[in-house]
Amino acid sequence: MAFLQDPPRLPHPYRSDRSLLALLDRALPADRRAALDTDLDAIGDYAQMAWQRACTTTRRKPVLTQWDAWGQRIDRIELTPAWQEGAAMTTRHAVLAAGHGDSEHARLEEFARIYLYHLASEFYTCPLAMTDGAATAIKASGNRALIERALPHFLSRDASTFWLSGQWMTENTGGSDVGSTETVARQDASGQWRLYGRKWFSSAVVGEAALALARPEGAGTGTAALALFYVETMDGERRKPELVIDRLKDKLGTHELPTAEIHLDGLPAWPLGELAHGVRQVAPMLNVTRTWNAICAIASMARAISLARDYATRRQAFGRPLIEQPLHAQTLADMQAEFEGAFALAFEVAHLLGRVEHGAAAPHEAALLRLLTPLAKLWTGKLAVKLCSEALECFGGAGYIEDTGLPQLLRDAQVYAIWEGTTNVLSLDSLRALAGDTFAALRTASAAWLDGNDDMHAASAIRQTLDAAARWLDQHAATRDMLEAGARGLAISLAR
Ligand code: MFK
Ligand code: FAD
Repeated sequence: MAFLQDPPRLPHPYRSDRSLLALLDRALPADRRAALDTDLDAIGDYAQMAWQRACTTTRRKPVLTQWDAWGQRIDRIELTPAWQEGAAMTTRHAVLAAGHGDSEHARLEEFARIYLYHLASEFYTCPLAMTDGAATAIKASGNRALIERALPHFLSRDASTFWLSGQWMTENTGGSDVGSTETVARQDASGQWRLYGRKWFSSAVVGEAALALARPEGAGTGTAALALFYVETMDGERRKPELVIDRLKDKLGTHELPTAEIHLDGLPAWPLGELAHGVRQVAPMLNVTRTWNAICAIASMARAISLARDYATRRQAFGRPLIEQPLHAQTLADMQAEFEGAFALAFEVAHLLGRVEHGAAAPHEAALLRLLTPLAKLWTGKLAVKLCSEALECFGGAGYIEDTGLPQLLRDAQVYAIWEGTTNVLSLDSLRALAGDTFAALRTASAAWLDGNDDMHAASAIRQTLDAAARWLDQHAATRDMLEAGARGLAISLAR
């Protein structure tokens, strides 16, 4: 028999992840740590099964059928198996409910689940992120009627009552420049608000609800005149006729995720709060979904490195396993080091979010969270592409072959930098987060931590970066164009 190469095997994503185990052991009280173990173990088992399944079955995409045989408009979407299992997995393991629990650790416990579930979910985590974001924004709005209406569904632990929410922001006019939104909100004779317009990317089109930006009729132009609305998409088993799915997008990656172009033709809608400042009202959602993005980006890196490391023990070249070739081992070690930095940053944001939400954070930590959220999103988004590309090269030609399951890692990784705000948009957002004297306050707050740091070399490097950033911000404070032109460089050096 001719030589046959052993394929890579996926080690248990939870039990073999030293970074995650060490973080949870360090950050959680013993009783909470123990309670979390069963869910994480089960999600890890599911992830291992899903990888096997993906390697042994033909990959499918969702299919949209717009009309039935008798000419009726139906807009039915058939989903892939992982998507059909999504509601049961989410509710059984309390993925969203955990994040809204009554503890400063709730978000960390939620994001540990998401980190393990993401790849197996085939981007079912995308609408989950938006559902989590919608729950957070509705809570922040203080709108009692909507809190009572939507949150029991969004945070349900029962698949039969669980609802997904979309986030309808992007239009043809712009996804970054949301202030150019063309969708209009009009009140009918009964006083009911209804939305009219076109949303250009809708990734949770199979969901039961959404938060949508629209311009109330007669309101002015620009961002401040937009309002934020809650909509429901279903009438019992049928999609509401005022929501029309025009088509599913043909995408580079995230193939299992049905991303649609839609029309709203009078869809009933309810404002979350005042009929203006909709972007301000949707910001809690954006900051949560950006945290999801960072965690899912590091999940992609972890998967790519884990498979590459395993393969290096199975593949021989020049008389020994790749792992014993010093340069290949060094390549894997460099990838691991970059991953661990990104892992620490993303989970710091997750933990900080929980502490801030539960009033357990130090005074400066809310400002730190506001800054680290865009930094973590933009940094991990870029790094995921770099590390997934490097990991594919670790398999040689096999990394380029579709039915190894490996190319998908790279294709999917490209999305992290684009949606939820591109790298440039988030660099500009980090300037927003640093406005006024926030940066000076954060530097002062970090001084004690840096003084007490055992790693003198790291502390000194961080101090130099902060000093350089402060000088740069001072120099360019008065010249907005210069400030914006350098915003990406500043954001990346701060993230590093
Ligand atoms: C599997 C992984 C999970 C991830 C799932 C992802 C699913 C993908 C779905 C999507 O992609 S949904 C669409 C996401 N779209 C975006 O992220 C929009 C990107 N564009 C921006 O973020 C722009 O920066 C923004 C629209 C906010 C800029 O518009 P403007 O017109 O320059 O806004 P402006 O006037 O600066 O801000 C309006 C208000 O919002 C201000 O507050 P005030 O009204 O009090 O002055 C801002 O301070 C506030 N704001 C903006 N961004 C904020 C924020 N507040 C807190 N946090 C933020 N991040
Ligand atoms: P543009 O805003 O036109 O940006 C083009 C380029 O210009 C980018 O490189 C950007 O960085 C740069 N740019 C823009 N403004 C500036 C500036 N001021 N300074 C410097 N550079 C700038 N949206 C939703 O609302 N809901 C969804 O469910 C959803 N799902 C998506 C699913 C997928 C798979 C994808 C790919 C996108 C999805 N989006 C969704 C849309 C996504 O949020 C937008 O594509 C994204 O925000 C970018 O907007 P845009 O495509 O209009 O690009």
